[in-house]
Amino acid sequence: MTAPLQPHAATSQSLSDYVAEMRPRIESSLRRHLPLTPAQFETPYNEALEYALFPGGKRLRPVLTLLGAELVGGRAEEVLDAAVAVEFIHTSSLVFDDLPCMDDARERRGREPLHRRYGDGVAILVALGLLNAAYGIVLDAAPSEPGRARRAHAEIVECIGPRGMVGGQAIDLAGARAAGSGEFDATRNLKTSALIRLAVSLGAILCGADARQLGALARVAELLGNAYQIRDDLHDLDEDSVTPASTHDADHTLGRERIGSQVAEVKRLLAREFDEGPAAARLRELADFIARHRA
Ligand code: GRG
Repeated sequence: MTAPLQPHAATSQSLSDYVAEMRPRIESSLRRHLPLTPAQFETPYNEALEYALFPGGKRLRPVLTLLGAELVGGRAEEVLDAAVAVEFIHTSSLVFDDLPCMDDARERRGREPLHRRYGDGVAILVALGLLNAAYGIVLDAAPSEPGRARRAHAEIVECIGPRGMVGGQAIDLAGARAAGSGEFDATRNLKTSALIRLAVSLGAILCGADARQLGALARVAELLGNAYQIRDDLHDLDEDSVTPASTHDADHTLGRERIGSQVAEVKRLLAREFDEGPAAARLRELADFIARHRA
């Protein structure tokens, strides 16, 4: 089951309040943009679409889109539609990833994956419908600033493409693990970090971020993706009863140190490249949240 996006109250009240305020707006925007087939088409597609999106998960990525906008001086309301596009892409990737030809998942968010309930064909159509809708939404996302919409569109193409989610999934499918260089192997979590980058960048692009800010956000996203991945690995380690206790403890200590250094760099970058304000503070809290939780 997915945990609600609620950081520890003692340290993270402002993010938790923010999420509580924004989540209903995100939910109603998702509903407004649902790519439904006409009612007279008597197919299971619309029901399957509903199943894919609701009740949904933590909605972490749309929150990142709103924060990306605010970080560069924009307003969350301006990018609610783009946040929907990001959640559509995320949902589409989960539906694809769960298919028998991919990860062949048995469970998603505590229940059977979409394709197990509605069949592979309907699942593929739902995933394509969501992806298609996402491109359309972003084209219309900044009517008075067509240049921004074009850049946002290009960012989606880059994120989903061969150097992003599709490339990351291809690595997974091949069972290949490119050799890690330095502290962390960035190709290992390409499919995760590409979408985190898209989420945070899209809001910023649509609110006029400059190239330097976008470069900093791309690095923030990469670090958040790394922290997420290491956290995931630690969780797997905890569930692995074969690893001897001494190795488990040493690996755990190393993993925690690595998470700490990714999160510390996120915070340093935010402080150096952006004005201090509520959005930067919430992104810091979100970094701590990602480091603590697993899907
Ligand atoms: C064409 C969009 C597209 C993708 C094709 C299938 C594929 C390539 C990529 C798979 C990407 C994937 C499933 C990455 C894993 C991402 C991940 C960490 C999911 C869990 O995220 P949470 O915990 O999920 O935020 P919730 O349930 O909260 O939404």
